[in-house]
Amino acid sequence: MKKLNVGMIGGGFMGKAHALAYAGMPMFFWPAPAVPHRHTLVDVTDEIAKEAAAKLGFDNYSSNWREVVENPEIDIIDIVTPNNSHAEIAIAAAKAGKHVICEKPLARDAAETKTMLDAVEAAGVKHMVAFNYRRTPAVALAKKYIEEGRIGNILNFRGTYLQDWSADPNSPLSWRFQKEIAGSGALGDIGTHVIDFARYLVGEITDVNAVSKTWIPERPVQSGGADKLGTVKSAGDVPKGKVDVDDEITTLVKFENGAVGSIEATRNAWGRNNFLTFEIHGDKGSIYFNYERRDELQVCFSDDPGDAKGFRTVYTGPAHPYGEGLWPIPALGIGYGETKIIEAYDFIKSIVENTEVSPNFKDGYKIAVISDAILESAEKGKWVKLEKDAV
Ligand code: SOE
Repeated sequence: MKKLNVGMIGGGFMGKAHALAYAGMPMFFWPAPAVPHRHTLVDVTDEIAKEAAAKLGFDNYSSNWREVVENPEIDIIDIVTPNNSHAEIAIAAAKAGKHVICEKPLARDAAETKTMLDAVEAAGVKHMVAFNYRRTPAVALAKKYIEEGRIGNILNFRGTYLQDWSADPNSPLSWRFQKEIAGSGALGDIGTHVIDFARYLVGEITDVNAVSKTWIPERPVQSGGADKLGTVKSAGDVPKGKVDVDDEITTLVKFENGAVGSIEATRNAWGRNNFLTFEIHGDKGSIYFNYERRDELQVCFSDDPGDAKGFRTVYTGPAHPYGEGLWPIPALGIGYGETKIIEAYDFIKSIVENTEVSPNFKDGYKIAVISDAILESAEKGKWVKLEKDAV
């Protein structure tokens, strides 16, 4: 069986998710299109890389990503580093002829993202941006129902991504709160997942009208670079630094096909954890999804019998998208790991079969253009129309 060697740049939280996906993919999707081999892991120092490689099952480690990108044994470069390093690594990887998968958002703004898109297109390599949530079977099922016309013409999309890991002012100033590194705040970090849902399920966005807030303007300066996502707090009188990104964005959206809707993203919503939701109304029915209950898709069809009309729950399983590879009984449990396994499967299949995979860097670029428009709209306090060819 064909083997593809992976060089992964970054060994933190996302590195763990991607390593798990490479290990698990052939167990779920057999025969695998190719077996991903965890070849080399890169982190900031040899010591950190060595430990991460041991933990995540990589044969080799390095603190020099350029060497790994140039290594002729490597087929795929997987980028799971903070946003400000994505472009440089992806462009070098593309130039070296490697296929590239990169965590979201692709880069800090649309202009930077475009340089990555141009590089992978010029090199003719496969590329993917890791908006994994659209690979949750219930989300793919929603897409199938929409394509089959089960809810008719779409009228409204209402999407949220609400978390609370940074609602505490003592959560440190990690890179996610610094524009120079992250590009934007809740918008790029989690709002982009909702934008991906909106484009995947409804279509292209043409206009946005947004508000943005930074609720906690300064946070304790963090010692060390690792991002602990609010689990480690600073107490007492510690030095503080400025937050220069959004904590929350809310935007109205208009779609090319006439639908309207809204998108909300915040990491300051006490009580919400991974509250990634959408409710879509069509002229023949409605669909509701909440990632916190990710085995379930709530549906209501207008031709349901009058005495049984109302939302009902479909539990995803073998009859649904990706069901052939996952667990044999509905509701046994889809997790974050499974969404990443499916993502790895689709990416590796696209490499082996030489087909285009989505979401790719083109999608990542379109999402970056929409994100920039949302920030511009929030700043100017008015609707912003997207340039037609940009999305
Ligand atoms: C933090 O908000 C975060 O880790 C995001 O960066 C991820 O994209 C999301 O899947 C989980 O939350």
